[in-house]
Amino acid sequence: MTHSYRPSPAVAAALAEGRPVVALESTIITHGMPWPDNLAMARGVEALVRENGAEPATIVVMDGEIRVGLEDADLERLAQARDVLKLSRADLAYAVSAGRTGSTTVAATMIGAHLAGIRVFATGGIGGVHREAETSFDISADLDELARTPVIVVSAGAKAILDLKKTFEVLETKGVPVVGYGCDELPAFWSRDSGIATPIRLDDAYAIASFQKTRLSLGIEGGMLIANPLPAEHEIDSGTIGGWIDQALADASRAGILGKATTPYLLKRIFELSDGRSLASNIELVRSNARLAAAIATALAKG
Ligand code: PSU
Ligand code: MN
Repeated sequence: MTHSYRPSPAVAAALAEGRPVVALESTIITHGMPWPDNLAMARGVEALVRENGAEPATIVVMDGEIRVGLEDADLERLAQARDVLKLSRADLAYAVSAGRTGSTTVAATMIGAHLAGIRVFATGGIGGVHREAETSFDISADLDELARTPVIVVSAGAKAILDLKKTFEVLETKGVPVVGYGCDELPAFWSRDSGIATPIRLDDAYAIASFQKTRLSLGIEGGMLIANPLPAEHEIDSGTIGGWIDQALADASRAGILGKATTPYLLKRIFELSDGRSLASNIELVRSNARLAAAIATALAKG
């Protein structure tokens, strides 16, 4: 049988047996973190998903093939690769048809996960409405994908480099539920608080699984965003991170950074300005999201 994607043997077996599977993205590896921390993060997160009873499925396009689940050697090759495309809905199929290698953003990872029948996905933070989007029109395709593809995305909210208020407004307009996991205020990626009230609060993985099943049974399409605050001991207070974000945004504007390059540039600049603290928090929040995603996948698999 030919597939539009290639599952690894471990992922294919887990899916065939109805065992819990958690999708993981690859843009965070190629464009979100520096070598070699990116590889250590990716390996660590895969191990954590397994320890929590689920099969990890890192999604990427390699030489024109959508891969769902990677062997360790491929993970290492990806983490070291240069000139990797950053793929979203607009260019996922281009990379396949042209035989290119590209990492998948939240939007493209959701498409790959859904193709393979994976219902939950762990990332760091989604893309969203950039500050001053009223002039740049820069709004991540992640938001539209959440509105149309039925995958639960576990995040620490949207990245705080964005306009968070506008981002959550757009999600509400598009009918995407934003669920605060055990919090009354939505997290802001590197910090636990954003000043924005949680629209829907749920405190356990079973309630989240049941909510998504109910949406599907009512014919309401699309995914949902779970906003999971990072553990308090790893957060950077919003004043401190806010200063580095403002500086990075000013530098980006001076350097004329635009479009797809914006988010990777800002993450790298904040890493430099914070002397690596932003990366340490970023890794911890992804780990926390992977743990929760494994619990949700387990709840979904139980019926
Ligand atoms: N989470 C992280 N680091 C990242 C990303 C998420 O901790 O680099 C990536 C995701 O792939 C997300 C992308 O889809 O950043 C957003 O890119 P853009 O703003 O260009 O849509
Ligand atoms: Mn953009």
